[in-house]
Amino acid sequence: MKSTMAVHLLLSYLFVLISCTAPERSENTAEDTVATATTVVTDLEEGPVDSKYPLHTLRLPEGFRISVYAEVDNARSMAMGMDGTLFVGNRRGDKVYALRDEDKDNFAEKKYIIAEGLIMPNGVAVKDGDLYVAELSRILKFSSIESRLADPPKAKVIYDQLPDKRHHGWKYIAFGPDGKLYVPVGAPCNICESEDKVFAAINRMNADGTDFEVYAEGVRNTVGFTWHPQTKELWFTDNGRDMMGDNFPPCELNRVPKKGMHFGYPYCHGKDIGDPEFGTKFPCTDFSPAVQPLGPHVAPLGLKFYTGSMFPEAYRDNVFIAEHGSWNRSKKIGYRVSMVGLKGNTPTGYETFISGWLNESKQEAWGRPVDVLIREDGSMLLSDDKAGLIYRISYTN
Ligand SMILES: [Ca+2]
Repeated sequence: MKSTMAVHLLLSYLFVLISCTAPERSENTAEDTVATATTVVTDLEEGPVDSKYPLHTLRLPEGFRISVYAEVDNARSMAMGMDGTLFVGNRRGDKVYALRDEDKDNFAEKKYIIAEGLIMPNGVAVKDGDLYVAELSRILKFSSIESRLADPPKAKVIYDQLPDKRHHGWKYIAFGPDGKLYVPVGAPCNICESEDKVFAAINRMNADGTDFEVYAEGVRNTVGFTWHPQTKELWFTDNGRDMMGDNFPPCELNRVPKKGMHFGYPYCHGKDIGDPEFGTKFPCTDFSPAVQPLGPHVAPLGLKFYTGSMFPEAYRDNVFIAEHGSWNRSKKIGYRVSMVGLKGNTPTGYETFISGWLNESKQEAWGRPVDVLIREDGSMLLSDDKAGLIYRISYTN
């Protein structure tokens, strides 16, 4: 099986070498474009590849099933095109991928590289048929992408004024119901105050890169946000600071009903935990508390409200959160998909939905959840940057 795939890959690359008379990575020809497009198409072998991975270690509630939807190196943030193409970014890698399941067997056998040689292209978003990619310090746009997967257009740089600090520099991006592109910039440190308000903030801009503004402050490092399906309010996860012991502070699930709110960092964590270094400057009552404190150091990333109809009714509008897993803790936690039940805006529970990537006794994990996406059929896609996979989670009675 492996050798067949190796042959497929080799043939794909040979095809590129032979057929690309145009340079694979040409020089920039205009100030506002960037040459990043290649034409690598990988046509993977048909059929499920589940047996290649230890999916049997994963635990889900009764009736749920997890399978492999796609194999993607360092799979990070995901965005779905109007025509069913899944776009996936990289953090440690330098590529953006497009995946298609043409034969509808819930395994994406077609894989295109839309761009490569990018700097931390973690964030992807789709609007009006165009793909937006967030690098470390700029936002790129690939126009009419779904009709040009095998021959992707050159990217246009729509914004290049983001800071180039690599600490917390990888970005999640998404378009809000207001049509604006939301672009966070993490704190350039573990814990610090910044002169420049663009740091530790969720910012937003028009789709053409104009009218950049700070939307929410006091956000240490959010790598996932979404909008409530009914209220249309922004909800985001935030990664709590390090080096405050195994059990503090909690990571956070936050709600942003309006512009101009401050979520506490670096002064206050969770709901009311003053920072040991900066906490004396302002009381926690000056800031918006977390809606739901999450586990300490669990590293919550992507999140989505469940808007589908495949899962049981009780899951509707609950929040699913990909917890990437801890590093700054003597015993690892996270490495799971958690769920926060809600009644209106009030949490009714914080529990595990999928676990088992972490072997507790060995303290080793074979996978790390990154981003969550709900498909039109009500199934869930989940990316994993350690295993290099996109999973599909489905439910049958
Ligand atoms: Ca397929």
